Amino acid sequence: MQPTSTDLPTDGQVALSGDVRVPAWLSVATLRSMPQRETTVRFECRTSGLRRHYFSGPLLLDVLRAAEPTFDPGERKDRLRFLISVLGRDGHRAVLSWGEIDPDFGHTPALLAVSMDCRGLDDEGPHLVMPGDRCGGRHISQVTDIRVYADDRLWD
Ligand SMILES: Nc1nc2c(c(=O)[nH]1)N[C@H]1C(S)=C(S)[C@@H](COP(=O)(O)O)O[C@H]1N2
Ligand SMILES: [Mo]
Repeated sequence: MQPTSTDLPTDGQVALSGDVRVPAWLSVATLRSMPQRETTVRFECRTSGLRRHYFSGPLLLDVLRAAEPTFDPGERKDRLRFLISVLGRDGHRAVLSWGEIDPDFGHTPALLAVSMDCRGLDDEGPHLVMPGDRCGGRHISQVTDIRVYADDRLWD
């Protein structure tokens, strides 16, 4: 079923949609059943200063590949047209490019974390983690929605 903005997800679920062949609602339990990575990130927040957190969860890349974006997976350049918008429950969001997380390009090991500092995020929802970021803005908590889009509509 294609998630729409009128569907109300139950707590902790993420709607994954857009230009993908297999849109899905993903629970934290589902994300935990995928191959897991762990990472510690340090970053700077303008209001709370230096922060440090330990996260574990699947690679964002693996989660998004499972949804089968509508590019030709074997065509490197075709993948570079895709954007990823990640929304937190409070409305905070950030846009990534497919090229940032693609192993043939930026290869940033972004996670969709299911635990933070060894505490499960089942009730609040997963956390986007962008290793290497200097500031905290893209470590988005309580992710509720991820949309993967081809850039076509920008050029219509
Ligand atoms: N959903 C959501 N996540 C967010 C933000 C936000 O406003 N909403 N702010 C970001 C910013 S600016 C920072 S610095 C970090 C702070 O994370 P911490 O307080 O858990 O260390 O959260 C990030 N994640
Ligand atoms: Mo921040």
